[in-house]
Amino acid sequence: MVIRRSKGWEIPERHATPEHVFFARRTVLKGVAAASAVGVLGALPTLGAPDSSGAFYPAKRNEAFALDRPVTPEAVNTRYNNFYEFGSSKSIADAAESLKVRPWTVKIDGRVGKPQEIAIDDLLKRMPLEERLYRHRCVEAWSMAVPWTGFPLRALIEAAEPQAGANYVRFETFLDRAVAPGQRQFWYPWPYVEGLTLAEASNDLAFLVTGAYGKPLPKSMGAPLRLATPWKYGFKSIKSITRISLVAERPKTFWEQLGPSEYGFWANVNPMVPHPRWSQANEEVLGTHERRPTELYNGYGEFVAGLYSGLEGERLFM
Ligand SMILES: Nc1nc2c(c(=O)[nH]1)N[C@H]1C(S)=C(S)[C@@H](COP(=O)(O)O)O[C@H]1N2
Ligand SMILES: [Mo]
Repeated sequence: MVIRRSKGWEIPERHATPEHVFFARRTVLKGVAAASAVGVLGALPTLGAPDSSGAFYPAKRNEAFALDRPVTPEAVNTRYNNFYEFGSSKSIADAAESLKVRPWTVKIDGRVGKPQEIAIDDLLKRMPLEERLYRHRCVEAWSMAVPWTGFPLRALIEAAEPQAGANYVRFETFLDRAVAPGQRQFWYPWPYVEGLTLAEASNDLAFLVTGAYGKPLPKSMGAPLRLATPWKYGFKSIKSITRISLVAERPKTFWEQLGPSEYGFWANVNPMVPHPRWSQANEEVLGTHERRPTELYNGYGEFVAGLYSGLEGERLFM
């Protein structure tokens, strides 16, 4: 497929090759065949309890994480999203408003000494919140820069006390077909699952996000808890997390199940390795008319390159 280069930050939408187009085509027949099995699951949005976490924001910025470009305007960032639970276009912000983010509990289980279920507001009280400016690079070749608020994933993992055999961290998103229309599309392997090695999850950059732009996280960006792994393609940064498990085996991730030859476990940003259907050499900076070269590990090699020594033979994007 030929990738047409055009100008403007609207390009990713018109790109010939977003994730969903391909899968929609491939799965449509399966869908039609099984369509009679689909129940009517429509529901009206419900409000849920109020989010009273505003007092935690803004948190003090950690200056160790600097940007090489301006922060993406908030209005652009919060309305140009990938969140397949609410649809496969980039315009899911309004649909995502039906997600109830209070009450919200996160289960921490698996090979840990202290399994627990913790309410998001208790987590906010216990964890050391800070602001970090991170770059984000989607596998679809658009990028953005975000002021996230959150805490190091490592802090949560250490508190859970990893046990022998805890080799990987598996993350899971909520499953609620009544509020998430995308989850009624049964050909996707819901719930959305992501994974990291324990070493990846324990490095300084792996960040659990609760806020953005000095405020509680908008629903479109994965409230009330999402991951940010800025050296990896965007799909690693799972949204609206309900469960974090320390496990022995490498988790089968959502995108890996859908397209194992295109979206693998590592998902490290590597401009030298093209996606099977498009180049990864450049990126379109959202909110600008700029295309810039993509950097290995999205420019975060000083933090993470050591994690991958010995793995050079692997196709790092996979
Ligand atoms: N639960 C869930 N998390 C997800 C996704 C998703 O569809 N569902 N999409 C991923 C992809 S492909 C990207 S690029 C980022 C987008 O984050 P943003 O909308 O905040 O820019 O979310 C990631 N996390
Ligand atoms: Mo993405």
